Amino acid sequence: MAVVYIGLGSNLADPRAQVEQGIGELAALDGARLLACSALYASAPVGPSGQPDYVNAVVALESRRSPADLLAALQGIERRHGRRRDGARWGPRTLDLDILLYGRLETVVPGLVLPHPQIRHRAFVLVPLADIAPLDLPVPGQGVLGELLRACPMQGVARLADAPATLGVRPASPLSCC
Ligand code: PH2
Ligand code: MG
Ligand code: MG
Repeated sequence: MAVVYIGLGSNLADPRAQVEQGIGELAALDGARLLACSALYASAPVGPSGQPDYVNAVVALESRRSPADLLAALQGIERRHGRRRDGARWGPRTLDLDILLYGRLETVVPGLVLPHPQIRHRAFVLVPLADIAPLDLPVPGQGVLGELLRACPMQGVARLADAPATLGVRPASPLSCC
């Protein structure tokens, strides 16, 4: 059993609905339990310019699935959201589900590097992650969440005005969500 943090992002086809539905589908995954979810954030695109702004969020799951098995399940959800993989790197997408952290695991399996190598460069990950994880959360190989957050430019990340605040419960305690 591991606490896994997953980043959600969308900038196509009603991004907010994509992310909200994605959270619901993560909550319904076999072999996983939703522990917490962040507020929803609007963020300027990192990558090719000229694409729409994103909606981003992060959730914590307790997972009994292996990293590879969880990745396959996430890719199934992405496909059901019409995700295409033939576009530009970091280009627009209907729904992107990234395993950010799988406990303290550092590993490389086909299609997956853990922790996600870009965490420290992405305010759209660090800000929502800090809604639901302690600031002393270790990000193996990168540092501690609070330090990464202080060092990262904010990249136009702003909580959606009408989004519910996170319930703010740390993954150690059970909670309801969203
Ligand atoms: N995802 C990307 C590339 N750029 N920019 C923002 N703001 N949010 C994202 O989720 C995002 C991105 C590739 O996964
Ligand atoms: Mg991504
Ligand atoms: Mg991805």
